[in-house]
Amino acid sequence: MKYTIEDIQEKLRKKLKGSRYVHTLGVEYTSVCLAMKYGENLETAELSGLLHDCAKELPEKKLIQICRDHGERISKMEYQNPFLLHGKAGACLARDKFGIDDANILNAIRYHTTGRPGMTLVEKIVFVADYIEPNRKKADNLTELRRMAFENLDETVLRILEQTLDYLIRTGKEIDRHTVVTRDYYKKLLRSSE
Ligand code: DGI
Ligand code: FE
Ligand code: FE
Repeated sequence: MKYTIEDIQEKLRKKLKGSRYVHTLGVEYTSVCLAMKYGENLETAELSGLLHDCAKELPEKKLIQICRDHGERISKMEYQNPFLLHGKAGACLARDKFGIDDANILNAIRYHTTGRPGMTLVEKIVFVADYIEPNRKKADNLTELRRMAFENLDETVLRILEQTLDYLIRTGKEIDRHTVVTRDYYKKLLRSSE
């Protein structure tokens, strides 16, 4: 059964709390805008943005259970910070409950929190859209990042990773090695292209 974008919006509107749903729509249309700029398929970007946080509000036990049931490896870090699994679990739900079978969309959902080295275009689009969408108020340089996102996507990915790591260090949070590995990859990539 293939659901339309409207069907999926309706399901998510019922499932998520108001502010999360508003964020979800923000990531959906920001992903579409970035897709227009960078030449990604618009529907691929829209579905990825729309579904990226579909597992975000599940209890930690449920996130672990979904990943286990799908034979996903769960690291020690993920057991200690199960919210890090909402991308992986979200990709599982997108397939099971929302009928998504496009691996590109599933990976954009899966890797949206830490990123990964060598992200595809739609993976980078969702990663960036998640941070810059209009309802986000977290970082104080969002005006600059929003402009930058439409000028150089890779640079923006790197800046977001650097700011996220700064924030995690400042607030004494545990750092997942994937976040560091991804930052190192984009740092090297951008340096070597100078
Ligand atoms: O689900 P959202 O809030 O929309 O966004 P997200 O999935 O990007 O999650 C954002 C949070 O994830 C943000 O507070 C930073 C956190 N995060 C990213 N990388 C790491 C991390 N948290 C920990 N503890 N370790 C990481 O490596
Ligand atoms: Fe998320
Ligand atoms: Fe999000």
